[in-house]
This record gives sequence, structure tokens and C-alpha cells, in this order.
Amino acid sequence: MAAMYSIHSPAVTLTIAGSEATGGAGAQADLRTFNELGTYGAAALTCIVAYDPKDNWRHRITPIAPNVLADQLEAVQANFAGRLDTVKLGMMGSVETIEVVAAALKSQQWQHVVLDPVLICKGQEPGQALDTDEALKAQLLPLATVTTPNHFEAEQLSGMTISNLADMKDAAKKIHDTSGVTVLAKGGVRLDGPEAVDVFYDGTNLAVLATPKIGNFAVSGAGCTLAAAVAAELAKGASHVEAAERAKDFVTAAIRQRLEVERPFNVMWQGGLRQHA
Ligand code: PXL
Repeated sequence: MAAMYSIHSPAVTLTIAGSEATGGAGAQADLRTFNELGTYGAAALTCIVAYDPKDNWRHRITPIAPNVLADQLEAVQANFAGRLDTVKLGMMGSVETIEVVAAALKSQQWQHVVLDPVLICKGQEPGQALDTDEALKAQLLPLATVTTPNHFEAEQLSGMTISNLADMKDAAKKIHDTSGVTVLAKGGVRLDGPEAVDVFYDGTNLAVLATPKIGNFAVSGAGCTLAAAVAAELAKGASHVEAAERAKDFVTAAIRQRLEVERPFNVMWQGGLRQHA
């Protein structure tokens, strides 16, 4: 009798991230990315973000209770025992959350831990997220294999001001040298020039990934999508640099296929690499 299931079994990828209800960022963007890139996505939520359209799209953040996050992680880890080896870490929101995630990471072996070091979201008040900064550096960065800081986060993690490509290369090296983690630092629209430039450094290879900028405005969800795409590609067997290159192409296509929305930042669509008639 023919098997009732397909012999093609996708790699499993887990995102531990916040929910952003409009779907532009967070777990929603991660799951769309996993799906587009052909991995099976699971998600454990750390917090719920709801923008407030009555108050300049301010972030309203509700943390998920630490025991509820721990329960989600327990369920996912038990369900995929032996075949879950890739995780993407997004917005944590609090020190308690970081502690729960660090404990879950230490409870099993991982091949790939991709840390998007979300220190602050676009439009969020700076002071609001900075209390998680130290905990993230102390507890999650040492457990990561790859990290994908944006311009601001690369400045925070390296302790440097980044004004140009040379600075960004130095910052990537510094973050790697202090953490041992492969770094994919994103310049985005923050660095001047016609290209959106990312810097990859794994301790041996330094690569500059550049694509023509698509407009000069930041698009919501680029960080989440890039890190999720790196995780998906790694889970499928790519090397670190291959995963970085493919993720960059994926994000570029997603920005090209962005949706104009009411809030100040447009949102990207992860179906961008599909063929369009
Ligand atoms: O883009 C950073 C980010 C990550 N995760 C969630 C967010 C945001 C920004 O709004 O809401 C859940």
C-alpha cells in the first residue's frame, strides 16, 4: 500500500519571538519566512505587541508570563525531540523572558541559534527596551551561533559609533571577537550611499553583501525576516555565508514586494521571490 504521507520531511525551525498583530514583524513575519523557504515553522511567543493608532502607533507591549513561555517551549521541544536543532530568537521584551529562553536553550543541543538582538523596535521609546539589553548580551549572545544586529544594535553590542562601512566592518569583528558568534550586521538605510550594505564576519571570512537600496525608508520586519531566513537556510544545510547571502536576497525581494500601510513604516511581504505574472 502506498504511504499516506510524503517522504519529503522538511527541516523544523522554531522562532521564539513576539507577536506583532499586523503581521509586519515578529513571529508572523518569521513563520511566513519559514514557509516560503520550505521549513516547518513553530513559534513560542514572548510578548504581544499591538500598535496604538490613536497614539502615533506607539508600541503597546504585553509580556507573556514566563511560565506560559516555558510551557510553549516545553511543548515544542518535546514534540520535535531529536529533530529540532535550529532556533531563531527575536524580541524578548523582558529579563524574565530572557532567563526562560536561556534555560530552554541549555536544555538540549542546537546546531543553529540565530539571535536577532532586538534591543528596540522602530517607533518604540528608546529607554523602554534598554533594560533587557544587558541580559540579552550576558545570557543569550553566548548561546548564539549567528547574530544579525541592525545599525543601532551593532553600535550597542560593539560599543562603537558606526558611520560608514569601515566602522561596520570593525563593529562586526568586535562583536565576533568578544562573543565567538558569526555576525551579519545590517547597514540598511542608515548608512549613506546607493546600496544597502550588510557585513558578514565569521572569524575568518569578511564579506560585504550589497544590493541597490529600494527607497530610503526603513521597512518594518526586515530584521525579523533576515534572521528567520538565515535560520531557515541553515536548517536546510547552507553554510553561514551562504545562508547570509540567500537571506539578503530574500529580504531584498520582500522589500520590493512591500505593502503600503497606514503606520509610518511599510511592511514587507515574504512572497517576494515568487514569480509574478
Ligand atoms: O522589528 C522589531 C520587532 C520584533 N518583534 C516584534 C515587534 C518588532 C517591532 O515592532 O513588534 C514583535
